[in-house]
Amino acid sequence: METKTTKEKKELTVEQQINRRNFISFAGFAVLAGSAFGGWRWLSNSPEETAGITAGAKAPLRRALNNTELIFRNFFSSNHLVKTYPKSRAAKHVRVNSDIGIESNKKFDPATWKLEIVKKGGEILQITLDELKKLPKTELIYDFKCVEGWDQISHWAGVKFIDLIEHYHLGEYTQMQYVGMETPDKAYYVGIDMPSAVHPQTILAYEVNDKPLPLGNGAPLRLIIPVKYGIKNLKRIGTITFSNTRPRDYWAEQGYDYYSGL
Ligand SMILES: Nc1nc2c(c(=O)[nH]1)N[C@H]1C(S)=C(S)[C@@H](COP(=O)(O)O)O[C@H]1N2
Ligand SMILES: [Mo]
Repeated sequence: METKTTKEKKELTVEQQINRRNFISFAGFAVLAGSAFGGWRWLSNSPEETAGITAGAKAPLRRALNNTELIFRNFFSSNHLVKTYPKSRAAKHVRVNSDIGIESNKKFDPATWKLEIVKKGGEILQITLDELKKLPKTELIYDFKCVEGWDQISHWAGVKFIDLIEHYHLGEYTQMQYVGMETPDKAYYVGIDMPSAVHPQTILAYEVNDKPLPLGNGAPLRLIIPVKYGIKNLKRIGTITFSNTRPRDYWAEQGYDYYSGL
């Protein structure tokens, strides 16, 4: 058999050989194109992820994105501290970037505001700003980064999230996977994975540059979470919730990365 095939090969004219090679490479191309098309059809026919939390990616794509997130989360540890700076490096005028849920045309009275923490069974713990100010105050000067491409070294002060948890005996809630925060009018909202929420540099800030927060920067209380991009640093916290599923997140719904870690 073998010798016969070799003999046959020898007998092919140059033109036949070229045709044969063309045929082989075309067949190879057809197989590749076919499988690419099949893959594309498979992806576009596959179901979308559960609606609502992110921007409706196909389920297999979302699985891949979530795996990427897991790799980053495994790298992340609460022992890793974000770089801090001396006060002299902090911006004197902290920019006001975006105002969803805190628009200046909305009536809001910081004096009657209370932080609301939703506990198991729906019970709501209400905490006033004065009560928060009695807890240990933590200052933080770090480089705040926005996904839009700017960053600014800024000086914040407030209560560490983990200090609040401990003071109000909410430790059991740190066993849950996520923290959700929303503005009082529910127009802006974020979901934060628990390890980032309890990170020692995550604070609920009520001061910037040693003065009470201006309304534009999120008075009376805003989230400062240096391990995340600006989008997660919710201004004017109304309610805090805990859950094992991802809380709704304003920018994730628009297609931004849910984790948004740095
Ligand atoms: N309530 C609310 N919080 C928000 C936003 C917003 O539009 N509304 N924008 C976020 C974004 S994109 C950034 S970069 C920071 C900006 O904070 P700053 O205005 O204090 O600089 O706030 C975050 N928190
Ligand atoms: Mo931002």
